[in-house]
Amino acid sequence: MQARRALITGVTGQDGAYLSKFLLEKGYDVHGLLRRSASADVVDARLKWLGVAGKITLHDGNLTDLSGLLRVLQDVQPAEVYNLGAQSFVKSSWQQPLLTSTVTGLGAAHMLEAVRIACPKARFYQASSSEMFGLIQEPRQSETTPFYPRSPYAAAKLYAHWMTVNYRESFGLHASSGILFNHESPLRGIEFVTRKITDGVAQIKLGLETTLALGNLDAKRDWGHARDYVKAMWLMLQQDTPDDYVVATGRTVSVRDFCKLAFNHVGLNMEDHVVTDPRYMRPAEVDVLLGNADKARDRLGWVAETRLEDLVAEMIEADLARLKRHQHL
Ligand code: NAP
Ligand code: G4F
Repeated sequence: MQARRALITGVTGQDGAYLSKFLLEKGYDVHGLLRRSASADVVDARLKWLGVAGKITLHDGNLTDLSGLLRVLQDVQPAEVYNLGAQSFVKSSWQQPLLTSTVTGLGAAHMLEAVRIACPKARFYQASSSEMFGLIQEPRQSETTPFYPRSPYAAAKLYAHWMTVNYRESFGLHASSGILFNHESPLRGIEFVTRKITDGVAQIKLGLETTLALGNLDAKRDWGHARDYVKAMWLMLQQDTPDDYVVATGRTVSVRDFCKLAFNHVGLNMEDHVVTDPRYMRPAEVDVLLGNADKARDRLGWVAETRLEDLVAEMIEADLARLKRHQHL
């Protein structure tokens, strides 16, 4: 029997790598869209880390180039399409608002249009974000909570989200949107706060650094593990009816408390090392996010499996090992 075929945009990112591994383990023929880079040897670092680099087929393409996307979808004819590609760093979106709109917002519209033209029977997943809730309108955010985006990134994601709903309702595409709350892993980009903290703590523990400079320590997030969250993406596309789902742990923790967990894990005190630096503050902050994933639990049978304490431990141990390898310690 022929393997089911999936195409992932953003395949070189954190979620793309975990989703590739998940789908390969399910027997899928996995294809990915690869944004060209000047150093071809480092683009698949995450895929290598998970041991899946040679097992997927990569296609050159960019979310800003509809003609290229059309060609890839026409050639691959996937049964499932996961649109994970984005300019995903909220802070950068104030420096690059138009790029963020083009890639994160319009890029999703390009993908929807390419699917509609080239493979309309394919099931489509859009990587929506809890950032769309922004200035929260309810203490626990669910699929029915009104949105209030607080950054160019969040506004672009909201456009992509509504385009996904619109293509489902207008053209009958099997298009689902996963409103995912923050999810992390040892493969998280180092600019995001969790990985910045676990890498910083590992550096301090190994005597390579003495301080860790952060921004708003009072911001609260609902942090889960990327490995758990890619399973929810897949489950959405296995449903007969496409829909939108919040994916979250239901627990919110401040950056300060995440820090405490991380420093405690290696037997250090955060007060001795953490300094705040206005450079890491944002023009508008999302103070707190807390997801209500009851719908995902009831309809998909999905629940977050990894405790925050275990996520922190896994990330620090991976950073310690990485640094020891690089420093030959
Ligand atoms: P990530 O690690 O930043 O990965 C982003 C991916 O998008 C990378 O593969 C990147 O390619 C690719 N990309 C960037 N610009 C592109 C372009 N113009 N054309 C094609 N590909 C492009 O993000 P992630 O954490 O895996 O998140 C995956 C998706 O979920 C993103 O859409 C993100 O916004 C969304 N999301 C993430 C979270 C979270 O907490 N992680 C929560 C909610 C939603 P390069 O490797 O070439 O840079
Ligand atoms: O780790 P962050 O940069 O993630 P943020 O902004 O919540 O966005 C991430 O999650 C979204 C889902 O809600 C995704 F859609 C998005 O693509 C991305 O994956 O910042 C988290 C919080 C913020 O409140 C920020 O102000 O941490 C605070 N923070 C404090 N000090 C810091 C720092 N953030 C970063 N990146 N660096 C700091 O030094």
